[in-house]
Amino acid sequence: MRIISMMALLALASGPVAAASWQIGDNDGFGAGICDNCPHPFDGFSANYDGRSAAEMAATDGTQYTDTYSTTHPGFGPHGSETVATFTFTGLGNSWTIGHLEFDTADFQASTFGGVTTTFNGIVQNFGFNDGFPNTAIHFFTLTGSVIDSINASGELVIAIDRNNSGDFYGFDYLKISDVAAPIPEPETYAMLLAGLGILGFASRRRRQKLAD
Ligand SMILES: [Ca+2]
Ligand SMILES: [Ca+2]
Ligand SMILES: [Ca+2]
Repeated sequence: MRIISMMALLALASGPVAAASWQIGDNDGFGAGICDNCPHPFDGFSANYDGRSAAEMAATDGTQYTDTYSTTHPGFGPHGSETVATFTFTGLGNSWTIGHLEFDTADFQASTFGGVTTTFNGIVQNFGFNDGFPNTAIHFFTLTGSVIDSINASGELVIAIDRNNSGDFYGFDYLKISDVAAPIPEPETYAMLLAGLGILGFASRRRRQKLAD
């Protein structure tokens, strides 16, 4: 009881957390105005989609790999023979304690067409996303302790996405990192999940009832 009241007091005493974020690429729906978590019109059989502005094409921090389809995919995108997309966040400081990556992608299908090999400052990450075709998806990816340590040591986060073992068509709208925890899913998601479980429970009760009839 005493511990709970101490924690409540601490929560009241601490002010709002000052968050910072760094973004590569712009949040413009892949340069095509596609809404978040929506179907996209890119066709893997006639790829080479390029929705970049001239400034995005000329960028060197990884912005040049956004708003294209398919990313660093020789023969199916505008990046020539490149097979690794590298996104470099700089000027991050050295006092991170927690952090997350938010990124908007078009149809990652790791289990169908092979996974990409992804590293954060050289540390291998699990990027086995399966969003399906033709879907865009916003992902929130919590940074591990060793990645946080490497950011504090270098002031940078270099994300490398290597597609050499993947034939997947995919794209990026933007990538954003922040020095706060990843947001928890919307309450509506939980409500829908609970409603779904309720329906399932009802259906199985009905089934049992029918069997008993
Ligand atoms: Ca753009
Ligand atoms: Ca795909
Ligand atoms: Ca964009």
